[in-house]
Amino acid sequence: MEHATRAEILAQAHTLPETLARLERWAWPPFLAERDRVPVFVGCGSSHYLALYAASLARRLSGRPAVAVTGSEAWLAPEAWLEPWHRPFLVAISRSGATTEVLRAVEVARGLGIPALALTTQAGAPLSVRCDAGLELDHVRERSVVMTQSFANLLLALQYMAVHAAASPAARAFAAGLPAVVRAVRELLSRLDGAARQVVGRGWRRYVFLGTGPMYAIAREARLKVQEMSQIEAHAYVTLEFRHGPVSVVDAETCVTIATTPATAPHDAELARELAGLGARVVLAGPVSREAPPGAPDGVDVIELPGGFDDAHYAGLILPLLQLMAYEQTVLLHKNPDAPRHLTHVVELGGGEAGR
Ligand code: F1P
Repeated sequence: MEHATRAEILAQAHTLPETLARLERWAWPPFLAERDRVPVFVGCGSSHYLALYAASLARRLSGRPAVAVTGSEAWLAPEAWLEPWHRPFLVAISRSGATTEVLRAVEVARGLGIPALALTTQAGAPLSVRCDAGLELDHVRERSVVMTQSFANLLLALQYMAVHAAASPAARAFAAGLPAVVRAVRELLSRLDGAARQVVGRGWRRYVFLGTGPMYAIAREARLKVQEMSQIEAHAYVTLEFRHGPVSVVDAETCVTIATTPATAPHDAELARELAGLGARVVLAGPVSREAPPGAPDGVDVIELPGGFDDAHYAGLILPLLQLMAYEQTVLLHKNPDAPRHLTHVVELGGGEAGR
């Protein structure tokens, strides 16, 4: 039986081009491009990792501040997370458009005169109704409880938003590469599907995902996918932070995946060699550096992604591999990824949107 989760991971190859078309037609709200404003990206769960990615990318492309926060912190501590920034605006990210903490965060922001932009996959969602503007990717239908293709499509939308807010030469160059990323995902999917099965193999007792800059948010999303679907122990760290303590968990039952990009490739390869020496299964996933010595570092597997992209583009290219690894580990344990333990499609708190 093919699970909805697997089908929807694979479906991103077909929904991403439609998202691209919608983004190219979308009428951006004026506040998104006001250069003296600070974007505050808000989300929960996987959508918080989207927020982290978007803020990291926005800072890099604009050279200006951008912030990521969970829905609950924006709602409960606006004095720390909304008020300190100069002329902030909210980008409220929610697949369902119904997550209570995000709705409450928007209400608090609106009460402070802070405009909000909704990004969701549900047409007419409560979030869309409450925001000043919104983008509804309602062609992305997801029955799976955990976020998969919705994450990929919301990521693409946030990449475009970061580009539009930055309006810099770096942003325009980054945007120019996005159609090629969408094409590459479709071309890579089958190979990444096989690679995921090969990495997971007979299964692991522990997964570690490492990434730097925008890729750290993707490492955290990969960790969440493994936790949500399989309940296997999983960790995520900024790549070079791993030596500062967490490396003590490494053993022969540990699978470490490093999301490598051109900016950090030599450092990632050096760490990969060290971890292989500690007995871990180590995978370097990313473009192969032209400066690197031929062949993979000893004891390290390389899952090669196409070269010539911006570092932050690799988020969309590596995502299907990470999602499929979590899926393969889950079905290996004869668990149902479509019905993850204790999880629901949306988290809605008691007391409705009024909150507090
Ligand atoms: C996000 C979320 C997911 C989680 C579960 C519950 O909701 O927290 O990250 O995997 O599905 O919902 P949303 O605000 O993006 O709809």
